[in-house]
Amino acid sequence: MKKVEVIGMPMKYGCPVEGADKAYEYLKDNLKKYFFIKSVIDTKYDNPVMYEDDSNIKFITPVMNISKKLYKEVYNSLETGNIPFIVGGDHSTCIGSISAALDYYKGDVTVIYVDQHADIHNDKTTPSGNIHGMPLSICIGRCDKRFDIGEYKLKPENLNFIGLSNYEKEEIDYINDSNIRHYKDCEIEGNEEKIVNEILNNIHTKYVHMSFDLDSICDDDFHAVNVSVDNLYHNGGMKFNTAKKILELLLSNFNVCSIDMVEYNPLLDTDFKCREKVDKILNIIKNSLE
Ligand SMILES: [Mn+2]
Repeated sequence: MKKVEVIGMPMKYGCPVEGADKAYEYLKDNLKKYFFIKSVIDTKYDNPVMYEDDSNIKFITPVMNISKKLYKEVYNSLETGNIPFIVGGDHSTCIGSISAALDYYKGDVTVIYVDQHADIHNDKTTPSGNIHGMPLSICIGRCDKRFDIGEYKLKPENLNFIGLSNYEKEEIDYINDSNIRHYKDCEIEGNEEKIVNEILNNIHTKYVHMSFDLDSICDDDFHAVNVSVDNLYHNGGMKFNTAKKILELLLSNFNVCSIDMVEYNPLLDTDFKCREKVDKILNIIKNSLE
């Protein structure tokens, strides 16, 4: 039986908001209740430079160097026959984890990306220059060579979005042009089984990496995230119960080889209500995979 093991990734260079790098530390006791802790990536960086050239990309060297450290840890965990569970950090965390899974399984990996954001800008289209909005393009290989990591690239046909509500035109155009399967946040409730079956029926790979951004849950149910989505029309995101249901179905129906959980910001969780909900998610991961 495979064992889930935690790799802490206190990553902050992909997003300008203070807090997500402290998630592992705040969740440590909860994580230890359920899982073996393999390691924590050393993300300290002396004199990080924000802009290294005339582009708007921020902290590229720290992000890519730290991602390569995580890549090695995730690869090692897969080699030892375990399921690495990476606790971020901002969503640039998944650059290292997805690349490692792709290389270890020689490209035979589907990514299920549960997030309100598309995170699929490339180095030319990013309006903010924050790399946590670009990790999928880096894994697909649609950024320039400064972002090279790993050998195998993610094929767009092996990417699925669940919970999308917030993206720029360049992102949704790429998703539509590449026929990337995506389900919007408002489409999930009541359709959880149908969605999971549709993805199952269209899967081309043996293994699945699941990347779970806590901002896929609506603000009313989970507000302690780096970048919450609140637009003019609706309070975006799934209800907590919907998120739990979809996670349970994903984890028990797919051959999950690795997982990330990212963007929890404990500095905004002043009453610890969100931490209690994370604990429930950890319980689901434990019960579904072990
Ligand atoms: Mn997000």
